[in-house]
Formats: sequence, structure tokens, C-alpha cells
Amino acid sequence: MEVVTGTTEYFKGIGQIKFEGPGSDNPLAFRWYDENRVVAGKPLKEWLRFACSYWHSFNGNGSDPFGGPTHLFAWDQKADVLDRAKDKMDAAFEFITKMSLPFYCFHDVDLVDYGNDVAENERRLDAITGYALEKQQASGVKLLWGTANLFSHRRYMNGAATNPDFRVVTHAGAQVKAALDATIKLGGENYVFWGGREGYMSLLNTNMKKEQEHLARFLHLSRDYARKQGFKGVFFIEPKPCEPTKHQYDYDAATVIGFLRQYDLLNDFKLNIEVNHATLAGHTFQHELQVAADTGLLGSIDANRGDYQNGWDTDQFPNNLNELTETMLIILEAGGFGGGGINFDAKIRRNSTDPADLFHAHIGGMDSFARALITADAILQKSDYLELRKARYASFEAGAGKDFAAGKLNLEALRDLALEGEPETISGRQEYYENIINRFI
Ligand code: XUL
Ligand code: CO
Repeated sequence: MEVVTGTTEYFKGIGQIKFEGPGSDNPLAFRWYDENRVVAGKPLKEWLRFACSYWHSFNGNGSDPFGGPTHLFAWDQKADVLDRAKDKMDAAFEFITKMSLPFYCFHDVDLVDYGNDVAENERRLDAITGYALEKQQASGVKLLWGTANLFSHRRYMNGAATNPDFRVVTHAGAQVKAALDATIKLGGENYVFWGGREGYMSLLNTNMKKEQEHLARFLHLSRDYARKQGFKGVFFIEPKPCEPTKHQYDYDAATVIGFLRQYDLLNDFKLNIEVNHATLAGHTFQHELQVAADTGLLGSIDANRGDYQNGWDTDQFPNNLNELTETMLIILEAGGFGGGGINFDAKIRRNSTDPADLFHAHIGGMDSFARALITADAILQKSDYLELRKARYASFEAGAGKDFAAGKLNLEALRDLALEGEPETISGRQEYYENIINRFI
């Protein structure tokens, strides 16, 4: 990939990040992510499909509920809205191409500031996506997914598609229409719905049934519009249990799958599973991936990690090899992503203020995933992991067990078979399995 800069170089002194191998002591090099290395029949770049998230990397200014910005961006200086947006896009593509990230993802308002005028917002998005298209063509970087931010504006405080006031729903519709137009124009491969405020703060003032019906209706309209415009990609729902609402309707993978089934959306929608959302829901990331994969709905992932001591969405960059190896076992067994990839929905810390910090963060995340994929593949190829797990269910492979699984036995038959006596205990061997992971890392 060619590095693409604008008239200003924003990350001076840092060139393109190259693969140097595990022996390298250069902190600005990949030690595991060799994009062309073939694993399980495909190059790493095709398995992993890394994407940079525009919002965290180029808008996230380090502010938190206790203090204002700490990241003061050189690309955020000009007075004119579009000039400022173009500078930001120059910086974004410089970073993305220096990192050799094949994809990026955005919300509409990440690309350019929105005001309250619907038609003006459409004009702004159209103008900046024209610029994005030039940048994509010059670099070869592609859009993994686009989305609309339906949670920051004050009008969405009671929800967007689920708002009790229809006039707010119309604004959500206008925003999604424009975001779909932008995604299609840029050849976006997927489109995401994350329902940040599609939920409630109190059930006392909420008609949950009505709100969920409206959400389903809204998703149908969005799907229909995009298909009419020729969009062939996948729609993803991104589950999260809470934050900013007390309870979000897209609580977790199982809840979303039930919703998609109930409202006849299974043909067009898959799931975008985020690590820190899974843990907030009281699950592991691996659990959520497995639920999605078992239904054939594993679309994409938002990579990050939470903090074991904090109960909120800290969105730190992923670095836990053990957990990521378990993750890649599930993704490999599922045959990869359903249209998506690995979007780093992660932010550098408030006090990470050097331009190089954004590089270290992405290098760490990409190397961790690459190493986890290589490790998981070795486990599948060289260990007894799959065989052992299969053997646990051997009693269903023949005889009465096989008949049970095929629906050929009734409850009375089970009772009669139980007369054969107490089964011997069979070890679950959890520690043995856990050691396989460590042995191959
Ligand atoms: C918020 C979150 C979002 C979605 C896109 O927790 O994950 O950034 O990924 O709206
Ligand atoms: Co996310």
C-alpha cells in the first residue's frame, strides 16, 4: 500500500510500519502481522480484515466526564467546516496507509460536523465523501462499514428509531438515509446499526413493545431503501446491554438473534460483536462469538478490551493473547467473518498524547490478533483439541444416544435406558484444554 498524505504531513517522523518478525526490537514494526503470510489457506490480511475507526482515532480528543480535551489535533484548526473535515481526512488516510490498514469505518458525524439543517447535513456528507472517494482510489483503502450516529444529538435523548415522538424518528430516518447513501457511494461492504439510545432509562415511562416494533419497522425501511439503491452488503446489529441507556434493546447476541427472527430480518442482518459490550453483558467475548457463529450470524467484530476492575466501556486496545487465541479458535472454526472484519473500536488513553501512541496502539492490536490467529491455527492443526471435544460427545454417535439425537426416543425410553445403572464419571479436563492454549502461544 502507498502512503497517502495531504499537503501537510501530520505524523512526521513515522514512516510506513513494516513487518520485521518476532526478533525485531523496533517498537514501530510488526512482529507477527505479516499481511501476506498464509494461514489456513488464506493470507493474514484476508482473515483479519483490519479496520481503523475514524471516531476514536481522529475525533476522540481524550475528554472524559471529569475533564476536557487532552488530544489537541493539528487537523482540527480551520474555521470552515469542510476545510477542517478535509484536513482530518488527510490525517486519517496518512495514518491508515502508514499502518497498511486495509479498511476504515465511520459514523456520518465523524467525517464532517453536522448541524440541525437536514439538507445542509446531506450536502456536507456528500462533499466530504467525494473527497473520501479520491483518497480511497489513491490508496486502495476500503470502507468496511458506515453507520449513523443516532445517539449524540440532544434530540435522541429518548431514543432514535424507538423515540416516543415520531418527529424524532423522522430525523433518525433522514440521517440513516444519508449515511446509507454515503456508504453505498464509497463502496462500503457493510452497514452497522448500534442502538446506543434504543432502550430505556425507566420502564415507568416506556412502552417497550411499541418501541421494539418501531425499531423493527425502522430496520425494514432502511434495508428496503439500501437494497433499492443497489446495496449488496450485510447489515450488522451491534449488541450492547447498556450505556448510555440503562437497558439497551440489543442487549446481547442471543437477544438480537431472537429479535431478528421475530421481525423477519434474518436474511439481511448479521451481528457485529464487540469485546467490551460482551463483558458488560456478563458474558465473555468468546461466548458472544460462539452464539453468533452457531446461528451462522457472525458478521464482524469490534476489537477492544475492558478493564477487569471497571464496569464501563473503557475501549482499550486488545492485548490479551490468551483470550484472543480462544477468540480466533471460534472465528477459524466458523470459517471467518460473514462479510466483516476486525474494526479497532478502541481508543488511546486520555494521557497518551504523543502522535506515536496511536501507532503503538494499532501495532499492538494487529500483532496480538495475528499471533492469536497463527496460534489458533496451530492448535487446530497440531493438537488433540478438536478430537478431545468431539470425543466428549461420542455417546451420541451410535446406539441409543444417536437415536435420541435423531428424535427417535421418547421420555419413557430414556427412563428404561437409565435402568442400566449409574454412569461412570467422565472428566471435563478443563485444565488440560487451558494448557493447550498456553502450550501453543
Ligand atoms: C459504542 C460503540 C459504537 C459502535 C458504532 O459503544 O461500540 O462506536 O461501534 O456506533
Ligand atoms: Co462498537
